[in-house]
Amino acid sequence: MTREEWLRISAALSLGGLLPNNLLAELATSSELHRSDFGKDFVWGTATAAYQIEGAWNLDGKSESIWDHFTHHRKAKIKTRENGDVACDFYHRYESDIELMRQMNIPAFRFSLAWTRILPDGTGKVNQKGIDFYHRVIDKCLKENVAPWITCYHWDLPQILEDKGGWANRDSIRWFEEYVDVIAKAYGDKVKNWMVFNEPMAFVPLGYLIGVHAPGHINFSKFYKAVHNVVMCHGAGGRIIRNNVKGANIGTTFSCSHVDAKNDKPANTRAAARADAFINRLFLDPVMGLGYPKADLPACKHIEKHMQPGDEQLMAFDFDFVGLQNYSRMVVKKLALIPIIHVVNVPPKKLGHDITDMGWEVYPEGIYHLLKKYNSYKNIRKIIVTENGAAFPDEVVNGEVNDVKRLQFIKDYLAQVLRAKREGVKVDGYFIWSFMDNFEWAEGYRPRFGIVHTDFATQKRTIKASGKWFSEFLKNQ
Ligand code: GCO
Repeated sequence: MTREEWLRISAALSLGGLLPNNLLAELATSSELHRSDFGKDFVWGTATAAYQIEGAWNLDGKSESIWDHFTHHRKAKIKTRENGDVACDFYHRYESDIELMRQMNIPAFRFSLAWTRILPDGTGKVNQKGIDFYHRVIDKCLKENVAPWITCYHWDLPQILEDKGGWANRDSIRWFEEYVDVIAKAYGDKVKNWMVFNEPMAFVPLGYLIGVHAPGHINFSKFYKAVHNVVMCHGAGGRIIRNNVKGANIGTTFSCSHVDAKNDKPANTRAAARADAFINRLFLDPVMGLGYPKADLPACKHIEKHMQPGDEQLMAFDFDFVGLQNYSRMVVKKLALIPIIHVVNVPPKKLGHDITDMGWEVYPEGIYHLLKKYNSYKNIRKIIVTENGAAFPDEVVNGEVNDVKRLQFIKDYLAQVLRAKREGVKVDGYFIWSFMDNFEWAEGYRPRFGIVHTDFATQKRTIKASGKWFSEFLKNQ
């Protein structure tokens, strides 16, 4: 039996904890995947987000964000009743965290900026201490040779703007322009890689339609308005960065899942097309200049009602790259009573594959199909996988975390990325979600996505076996 086979079998039997770290490290070097297979311009990194790691929620002039408000005032919405007040305390530990990235040979760090540190009133007066914090983070990255990749918005709207209607208020386009203008001017000399949004298909429906994320609304009208305003902000944000940052590499990120119909009954095939239009195309298509996908998703008419003359052109932007974020797949069938999409998911545990701690199906081939799909958009110039990863229960045993399942997950997904690349798909980067375990939104701290373990009581970081593998992989060019 080869070591590779042994690893697969022990992972399947959940024997991960028994595998010694030295074997895992050896496996990394004997694995079929090599960094050089992806080409020398391929970008490698890990991703995080401000609210999930920073803590220091009310320090140095920072105001309350919708996530501060949500976790403090609607505690029952968070499964563990926890919040991001401290999180990974990155605000105070960014230096050692970025040093750790360098020690792990990780060339790029994707992180987001907290709007509430920069413009505590949402608009207007700039908070110099907030500006300075991100200068320190960026300078540290540059010093350690870790390229900073900035996400402008990863879900933490200033609460003061939510009180004025948040993303459902068309003024949000103006607010967002002001914010992006400030950060592009502040950091544009030092940072060339920018992403306008993180996953609109997550924060808009989860926050305005289903109410499970901040700001917690269950409101169709707010949802439709918010979709259109956020679509408009993609173009607005992209143009502001283009005008302010010389030589910028501008992208934005979209969550996506490969969608399969439960069977080939025509009603289910149409259901899969609707789910695909909703989950994968509602934001991507208009931003790529194709308008809302109303042929497959009739509910788009409720969004189009909010379009004003000239919006059609303004929604689109010529991004240098599109960030593809994938974790799992969806298998669906028709269910008329579900609003908007008239579709229901087959429960992932019925699909016969391994399931992560989030209850998501492990389905590496899905990322291959999505890469092919994105590649078929003629306006997508380049694709970067800006998030991929998995939560599994981890344990520190004798100072080590043998996260065999995560390691296998990453290798299997990467193999599919390589398969797509070899078939000519213009994919040019891969970021693991996440650098370290952090605050997983409504799930609290329980699901661990990091390749570095965070002990939230002591803030001790421990590189997991997956992290050791990644750093070996990155070293061997
Ligand atoms: C998202 C976000 C991350 C999550 C990650 C795991 O996709 O939801 O970008 O903030 O933590 O995806 O769920």
